[in-house]
Amino acid sequence: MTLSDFPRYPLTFGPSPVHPLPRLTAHLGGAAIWAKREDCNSGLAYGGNKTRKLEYLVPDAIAQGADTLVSIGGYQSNHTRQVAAVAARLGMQAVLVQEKWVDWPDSVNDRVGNILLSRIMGAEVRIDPAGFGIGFKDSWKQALDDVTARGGTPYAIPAGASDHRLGGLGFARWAQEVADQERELDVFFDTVVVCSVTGSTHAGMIAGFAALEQAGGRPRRVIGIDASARLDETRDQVARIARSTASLVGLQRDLRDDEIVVLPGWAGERYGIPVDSTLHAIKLTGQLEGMIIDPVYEGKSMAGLIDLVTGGDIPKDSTVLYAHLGGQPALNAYSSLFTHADALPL
Ligand code: 5PA
Repeated sequence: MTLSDFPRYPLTFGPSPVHPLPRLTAHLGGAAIWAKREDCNSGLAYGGNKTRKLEYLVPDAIAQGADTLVSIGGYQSNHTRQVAAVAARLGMQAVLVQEKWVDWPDSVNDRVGNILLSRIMGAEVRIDPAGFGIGFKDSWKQALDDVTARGGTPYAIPAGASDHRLGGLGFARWAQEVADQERELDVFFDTVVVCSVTGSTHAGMIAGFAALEQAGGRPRRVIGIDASARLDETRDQVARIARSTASLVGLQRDLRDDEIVVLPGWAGERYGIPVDSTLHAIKLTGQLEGMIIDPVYEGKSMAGLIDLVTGGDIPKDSTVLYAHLGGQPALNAYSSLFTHADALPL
């Protein structure tokens, strides 16, 4: 079996843009840094990494005769917002369990940003007081049962579309897309930096790049930056999904443990709570490149990239691809962090 054996329902514009970040590169004084932009990969509610994953779940949902997509996330989940958009696009319903994953004091946390967008798109939003956790939750099972009880046909999409047989395929395909873009741009990204929480973005990349290498491609490092603050759980999930996706895309060997790299150090103490390095990364990227990143995910992976480049763990002669996975709508729920202009000494 290979990736092309799996049906894909296009939800993205096509290949997402890849471009250099010259001012950030010069400022850090090390490796050349580029970005691949999943934050503008689709016209569906601002897109993001889940839109790509859902391209492979949608044909399965349609084949099963589903009429309602049921999923789960935090109040400011980007994933559930993308599920709401995809349901609208398909003419389906969406039921979204939105848990209190982050104890964040912003008074409009459950009203602005992602959750607002999901409501605009007609999703049934179920606020639930439960805390952060990427596993299967009773509230989600209840939502599935409720859809069945009212005569609907639910399709279950776990948190982040990750712990699902097809969850890693979208980013296995991303790896192929990178290789195509490298040929067009005459560049080779020896290092990829990606944020990891529910794991299938990173896992799909690992599987996809390993399959490319098997087909004769050059090896490269895929560095996951943990933003869950629950490293072991995330690393286990990445490893499990990477291995299952690798077998789906025809990798004929076991993935080695050293191919599954999830680094701690930038998540802070808790999921969803930015720390100094997150805020610095957000401001630096905004002020040098006009590229907006969020305080929950991308701000943390960019903080990791900054330290790995300036500290020399990623060597000076490297060319790094930063996977921008989206997530900006959540910034609206973090307005208290940005109440005045704060020009960095650049
Ligand atoms: C998310 C996830 P994975 O969950 O695939 O590891 O991706 C991490 C990630 N960047 C990185 C952004 C912008 C993300 O939204 N978000 C979740 C959500 O509910 O939105 C699944 C947690």
